Amino acid sequence: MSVIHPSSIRQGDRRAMAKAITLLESTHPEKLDQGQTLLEELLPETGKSLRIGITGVPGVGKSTFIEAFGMRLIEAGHRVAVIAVDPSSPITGGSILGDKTRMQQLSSHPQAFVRPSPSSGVLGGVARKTRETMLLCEAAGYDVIIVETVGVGQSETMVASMVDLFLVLMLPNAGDELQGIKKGILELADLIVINKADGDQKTLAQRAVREYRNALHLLKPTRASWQAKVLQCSALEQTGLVELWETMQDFQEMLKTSGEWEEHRSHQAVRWMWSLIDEELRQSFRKHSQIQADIPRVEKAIRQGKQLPTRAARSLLEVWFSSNTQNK
Ligand SMILES: Nc1nc2c(ncn2[C@@H]2O[C@H](COP(=O)(O)OP(=O)(O)OP(=O)(O)O)[C@@H](O)[C@H]2O)c(=O)[nH]1
Ligand SMILES: [Mg+2]
Repeated sequence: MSVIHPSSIRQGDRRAMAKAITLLESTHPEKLDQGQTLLEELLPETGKSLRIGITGVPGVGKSTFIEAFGMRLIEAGHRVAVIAVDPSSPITGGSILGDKTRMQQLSSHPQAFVRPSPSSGVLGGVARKTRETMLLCEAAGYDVIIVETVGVGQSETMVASMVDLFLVLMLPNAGDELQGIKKGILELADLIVINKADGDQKTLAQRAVREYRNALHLLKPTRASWQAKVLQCSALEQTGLVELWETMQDFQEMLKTSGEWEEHRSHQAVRWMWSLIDEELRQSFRKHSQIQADIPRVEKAIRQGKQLPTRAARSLLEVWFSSNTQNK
């Protein structure tokens, strides 16, 4: 039995949710275990939301967009959870403080739950906590989960690996190198949305839509039953948001009909398990006392060209394998 009663999460009790997230983020093995037990009990209630990943360069309007879009969804009867992921911010809430002022209505709305990035800087750790927070939000009845990330390092790939739909917000000045239009990002995108399509940037935005559409033709589709789409909106003037939501619903329907939805989710779950195993094994390997003692010497020998990496890896792994056989 967990310390936090599962029913308090099911009822969406915010204090219980905050406490549960603290457990999931804890480095204390016993607390972590309590968090896992709680999650296990809640598992039947998870998985029913639409999980949306959102990325875009700083200043593209992510916070403004999520505030406007989230409020629209709430008006339409949904409950919205926003989880921020920023592996570059070392402390909890660094950027979300600014964000809370940008997402003022949403963060204080009873039908919304806004959660800053977990504090642990390790990408693998952040991924686990984000995923588990997402499950908790689902059990609490949030039916749209938005996972927001800044375009830093591997965080986009990580977020894409845990959501159903990946949205990339772009500025109207298409082709601008500053947007970091890495091919990789376009390959992850199910939807590209040109924000700030307002005022004198309207024409620019329309041109950007055309250019991105052309660029996407050159890429292979993200899914068998979905070709990435390009839309425009203004988070500030709140235009284009209804069309966007309709497109998201089309996406959901098409993937559900084709069976790709379930397939994608189960694939993600299996990959998640393997990434946890990989991470644990690596940590355990590095903590092994003899290996730890050997590493500096081995690395030095490799750097000096005195040992082949292949052979060095083999010798360290042999230490590991033989101590594991002894433990059996
Ligand atoms: N004209 C116009 N300005 C916008 C729009 N959306 C956001 N902005 C402005 O763009 C600036 C940046 O918006 P944010 O929402 O803070 O952008 P962000 O992507 O969250 O930025 P970071 O949190 O720094 O990554 C603010 O001054 C917003 O008012 C829009 O649709 N049109
Ligand atoms: Mg922001």
